[in-house]
Amino acid sequence: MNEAVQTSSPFTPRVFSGIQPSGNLHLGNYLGALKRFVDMQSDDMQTLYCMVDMHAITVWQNPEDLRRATRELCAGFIAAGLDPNKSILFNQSQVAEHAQLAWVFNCVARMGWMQRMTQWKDKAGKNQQNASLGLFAYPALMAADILIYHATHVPVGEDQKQHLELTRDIAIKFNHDYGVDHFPITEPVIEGAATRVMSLRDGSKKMSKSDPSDASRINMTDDADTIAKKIRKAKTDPDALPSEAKGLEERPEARNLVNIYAALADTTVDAVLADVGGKQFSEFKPMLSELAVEKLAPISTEMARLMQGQDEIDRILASGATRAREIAAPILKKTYEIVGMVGA
Ligand code: AQP
Repeated sequence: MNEAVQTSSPFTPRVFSGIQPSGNLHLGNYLGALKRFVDMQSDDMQTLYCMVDMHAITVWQNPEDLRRATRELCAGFIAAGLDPNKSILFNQSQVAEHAQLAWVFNCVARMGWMQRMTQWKDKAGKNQQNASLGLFAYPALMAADILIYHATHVPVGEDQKQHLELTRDIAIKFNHDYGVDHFPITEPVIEGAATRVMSLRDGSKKMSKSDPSDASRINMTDDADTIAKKIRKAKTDPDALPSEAKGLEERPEARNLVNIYAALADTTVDAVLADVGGKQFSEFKPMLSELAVEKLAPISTEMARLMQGQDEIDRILASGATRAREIAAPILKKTYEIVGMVGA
């Protein structure tokens, strides 16, 4: 079993995570989440990975684009190394239990908890009155995504840490209010050299799907020339690379590129700097481009190939949803019984 999943909890180890099919799947999603999903796939533990389309519609999505992005994300999961026979791959809206449990959690979570979420504040911005109710309640649906499977471990990027703490708070409050030990207290798994990949144009902002500048991110569908061009144009500083990680402390853009290199090479920042310390960016950037193309080009080629067979992708999602429902339905039934719903 994966080392990150050693647990003393009475719940059977089970991994769940999701990504929104909101287009522009990028290197941050890959290094912070998708690559970790693949690392955690194992023969002796259930892993469920979800295209969270219901989260995606908390902000406007063109229906045709959403359908395409959901299939493209599924293709990305498979191309990155997830095996639909080992992991359960499905889209959230095909398993109604997510929304059903989310309603129960809407009644457990407190308004104040939601108002403190930095993602809500960032995404709603100054115009909170005009943001969707779904965007506000997003973390309760995310808690339901995880707890409907009694998942014990959730691989995510650094930006999701606060939502996972809220998931734990919801599980603790539910268990306490009803005097049960029904939901596990989930562990976030935030590991690797690139848990927070930053924008290529601004080292203080995370790489994000919704950044209006395409040059700020490497998309998983970018070809080799585009990847090389974006890395060549990435913001840096004029100094040579240091030989130790502490030399990157005040240099966010330099740190970001070294973190990306280390994560792609499956090594540590110290090991990278031992090799490249003293080099100028004019020498380091081509090394990074070569590595990025070597790792990402096979994934984008495979994604494009898989997208030719839309029926096959739909079949994988439907079969994943059936398997997911087999786990979710009895947990929802038990939850309804605990809450006092007649007929559960
Ligand atoms: N920059 C990042 N570095 C590391 N991990 C990241 N993740 C996202 N951005 C980075 C991780 O990817 C997973 C899926 O994210 P998501 O699509 O569900 O939502 P998000 O975090 O809102 O992604 P974006 O790209 O930032 O989208 P927008 O622009 O819509 O806000 C999560 O595990 C996340 O941690």
